Formats: sequence, structure tokens, C-alpha cells
Amino acid sequence: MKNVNGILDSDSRSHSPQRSQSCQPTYSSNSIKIRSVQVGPSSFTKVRMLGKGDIGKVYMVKQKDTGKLFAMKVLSKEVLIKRNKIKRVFAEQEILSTSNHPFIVALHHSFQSQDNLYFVMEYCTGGEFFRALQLRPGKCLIEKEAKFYAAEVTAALEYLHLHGFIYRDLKPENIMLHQSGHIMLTDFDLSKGSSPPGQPGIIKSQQPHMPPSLDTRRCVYNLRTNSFVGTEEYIAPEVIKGSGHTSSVDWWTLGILIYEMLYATTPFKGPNRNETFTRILDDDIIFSDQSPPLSDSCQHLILMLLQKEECKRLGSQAGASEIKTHPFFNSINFALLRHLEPPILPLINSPDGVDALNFRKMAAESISLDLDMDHPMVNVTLPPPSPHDKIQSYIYNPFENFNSITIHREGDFDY
Ligand code: ISQ
Repeated sequence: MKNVNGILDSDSRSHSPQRSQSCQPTYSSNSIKIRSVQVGPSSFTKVRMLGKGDIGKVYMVKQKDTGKLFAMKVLSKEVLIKRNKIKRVFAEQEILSTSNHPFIVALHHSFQSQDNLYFVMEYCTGGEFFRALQLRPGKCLIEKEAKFYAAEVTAALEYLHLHGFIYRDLKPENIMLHQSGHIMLTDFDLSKGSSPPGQPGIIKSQQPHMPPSLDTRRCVYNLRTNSFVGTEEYIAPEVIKGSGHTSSVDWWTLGILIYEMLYATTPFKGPNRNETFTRILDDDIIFSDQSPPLSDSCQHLILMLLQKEECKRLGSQAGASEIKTHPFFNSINFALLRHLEPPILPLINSPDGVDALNFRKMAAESISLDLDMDHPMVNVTLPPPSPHDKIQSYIYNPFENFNSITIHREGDFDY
């Protein structure tokens, strides 16, 4: 179906990159125009590595013809196949390409070469929120400052939940700061949370505006076999127990985040992973004395978000509105959040933003990727292998439907 601009509507998104490259426009919504990709790896030069996960790397890159900076996530197809992360990548692409929210990082392009998948995203000049926290006196925030970031995170989670996604991996390391100081959620691959086949991932609800839920049996497997990699201090009790979980896990992690912003530590942190899990399941929260003391409404919100029983947790019945209307947020006008001045204004070392301050230093970063040498995609499209056809199985390209797209967002958010 076409809209008035002659652009194919969203039901054509399943086009393979091969097909979408030959017919120009692909799909759109009212505010997002998605076209077949207009760039490739060699359109960018690498400036420096920004981060490294278990399945990919993120680089600061400069677009050659515009000089604009972007964050480029590069995922090796071989690693994705070996680690069975293919579904995750498609889920991440779906979230990034359909999201249009001031606190969710914008995807500008995605494409693939013979060896890699690429996501080219908005570059968050302010760096990691985690780093910015470390630079604060006492490595923590006062209540008013924490309230601002908690409100922005709540707004971003609300958007994701309304679109049927669970974020699942909230922690200071996954929150970036836009140049303006507003937050940006970035990491949607959840790659640190699990490993073997059939692992849980972002599960999209089948019904619009209904929160999704997740089968956590694999999480338990990962926790028990010690193959879990990630921040155990943020894990919700139901994930540890493997009793299945819903978007309420994100409200648990919000509770941990608020606590960490205020106390510079998480509430159930133990000397080792098992002790942390035991405390998450059994212990009450302790609010040690603060000067000035935490307000009653702040303590109450944290207690309500850190309810161990999912169905008693704030947000579990009516979603984000329960959190937004909590007395702690009485002074916050959620509709005007992005027009407020953030408590931390990122220090930018150079006018072009190239001197990334709030990013960790990366070793041996320069040898790992040459964007000019990455081989373009060869257009071979074969059907999935049949179990009896051993020869064909290694030619089959599981990334055939990875969309190679360029996204234009109407009126990109100005602060
Ligand atoms: C945007 N800017 C800086 C770092 C990033 C890391 C991951 C995803 C997007 C990013």
C-alpha cells in the first residue's frame, strides 16, 4: 500500500535488502520515512571505538561527505550465528527502526556487508551516564537530579512498553547522554543476558498496546550454569526464579537505578553473585541516613518499584501511568520533560564532539575494523536449508531479511 508520497507503507518492510535496493522507497509511517539504504561501510571513517560487547563493537564514525559524527554498531555475522543471536539482531533492528522518541537513540541507517551487520545511530556526545555519575561528588545525585533522570527513563520505558517491547537491561552503562544532557536509551541487543539456543529475548506483544511477556526458563538455565554475563545487581526476582516475566521487570530495574543514583550503590549488592541473588530474593531494602534525608515519597516509590512479587509492583497493573502519577513525580510535567534543563550538562572537549569524554578508554581499538575494506554484500538468495541438505546449509544466509535502510525522521528532536 502506498501513502501520498508514493512511499510503500509499513506492510512492505519484510523486503529483503536485495529487493529493496532495486526498488527505491521501502516503507514509512507518519513521522518516519524509511528508504532503501543510501550509504555503506565505506561512506564512513572510523574515529575511535566507543564500546565493546560480547557480540559487537560500537565506533564513533564520521560520514565522509557530510563530516557528521555517528555511533556505528558493527556485529560479526559469524559471531551472531555461532552464538545464536540472530533473532536478537532482528528484534534490535525492529525497535531501533520503528522508534521515534526523544529519549531513545535514533537509527539513521542499517546495512550489511559480506561479514558484518551495521547499525548507524545518532552519536550521543555526552557519553555514558554511568561515567557522568562517577564524576559527581560522592558518585551520586541529589534527589531532585535523580528525579529528572528517573522521569526521562520512565517516559522512554513507557514508549517501549506501548510498542510492545520490554527493555530488560536498564542500568547506568546503557544510558547515554545527548549533547543537551538528556538521556538516551541505546542498547537493545540484550546480548549480555543469556547465551545458548532458545534464549529469551525481547518478545513483542501480539496485541498492540498490550505489554509483552517473556519466558524466563532460559534465564534460569543461564544463571544456574553460570553462563550468565551481565549486571546481576539489576536482575528482578522473577527472572532469578524463572517464573516468566512481563514488562514489570523494567519497573524493578527502574527502582534499582533510582536507588543507585542516590546511594552510588545498588540495594542488594553482595560479595559475590550468589549472595546478590539471595539478597534480591529475600532481603528488605535499607535506606541508610542521607544528608539531606530522602523524602518519604522517594522512599515509597523505590519500595513500590522493588516489590518482589511482580503483581504487587507499581506499574504491573496499568503500566507507566502508575509511576508517573506517584507523588514523587508531582513536580514533573512529563509532556515538557525534554524542554527542561538537565542537571548534568556534558563537557564537550572539542567543538566537533570528537574528543569523547564520558566514554571508557578502549585498548587495541584501531586494528579491528577497516570500513573501506569491508566487502560489499554479494546478492545470493537461497531458500533455508532442508535438514537433509548438508551442502546447502552453509550457503544459506540467515541475514537475507536484515533490512538495509536509511531512515528520515520528521523534525528530529531539538532541545
Ligand atoms: C550512541 N552514542 C554513543 C555511544 C553509543 C553506543 C551504543 C549505541 C549508540 C551510541
